[in-house]
Amino acid sequence: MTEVERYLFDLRGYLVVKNALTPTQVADLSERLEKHRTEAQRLSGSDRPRYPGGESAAFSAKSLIEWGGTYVDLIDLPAIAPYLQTLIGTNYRLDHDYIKIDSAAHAAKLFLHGGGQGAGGATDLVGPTDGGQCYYRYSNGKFYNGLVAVGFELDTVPPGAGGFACVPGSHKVNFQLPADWKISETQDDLPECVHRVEAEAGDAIIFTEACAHGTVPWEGDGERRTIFYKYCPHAVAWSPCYYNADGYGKLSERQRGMLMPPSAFGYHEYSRKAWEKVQTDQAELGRRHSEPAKPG
Ligand SMILES: O=C(O)CCC(=O)C(=O)O
Repeated sequence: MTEVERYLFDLRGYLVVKNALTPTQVADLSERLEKHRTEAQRLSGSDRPRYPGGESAAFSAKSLIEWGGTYVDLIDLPAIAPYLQTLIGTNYRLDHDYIKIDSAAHAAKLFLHGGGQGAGGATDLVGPTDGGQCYYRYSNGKFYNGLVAVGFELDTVPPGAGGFACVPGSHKVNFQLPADWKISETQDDLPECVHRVEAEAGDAIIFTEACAHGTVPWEGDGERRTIFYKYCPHAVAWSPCYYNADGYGKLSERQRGMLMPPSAFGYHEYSRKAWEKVQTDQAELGRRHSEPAKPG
């Protein structure tokens, strides 16, 4: 991360990494998405745990990583890893992923959420449980972030169409977002402090969840398809479910480490053993449940 990028992230709470994905990677992500896409899957990923097949792996969520190819590579993308390392520190983990598709048929209103130091307030998405996990700070020469989101754009968003927006600087604010600024039904209602962020296909928007942010109501012709991978320090957890690194084919040791469930020790031999035991116990429980009941 350059000095200018560090300055801008500290100032605004987000950065745009131009061409984080190659055209080939965008095409692969897009092709796999279209192959798996159904109306019911407009929002897929581990952010929204569902167990349609009664999966037996302990605490494991469905994930975009199951789609393979570049979805696996996104876990630890060389173009993004140095940013995550600077913003979170060593041993960070992937907490959850999801995909979002904005179109005329799915033009949600802007719902600003997040906010450092509890600035999201009691009515924020994580307000009632905010024990400080939605944090941002810079001290002793280091960034500290409770959750860093990476949004990979598969489509160029023309000016005025919609896309990512935030209140720059709100990751450091000490007052709650005025309640009537939280929701904007249309683009005409956007509060003046909301900043729209432009991005083209292949760009990544990196933002701290501590910055009040959301999606501008879609008013464009086509679609905006955005893939989110969200990372946090190893001791923090946001999703109620974890990844099971055994479920996605061959992964690098670094990728496996990033998919480990949370613990203060990071990807450590002890935590790995504990997780393997949970998986084994869960599989045994599943086996016993599937046995026919014994008479009497
Ligand atoms: O549409 C966007 O880029 C923002 C998505 C968002 O608000 C979130 O992932 O928390």
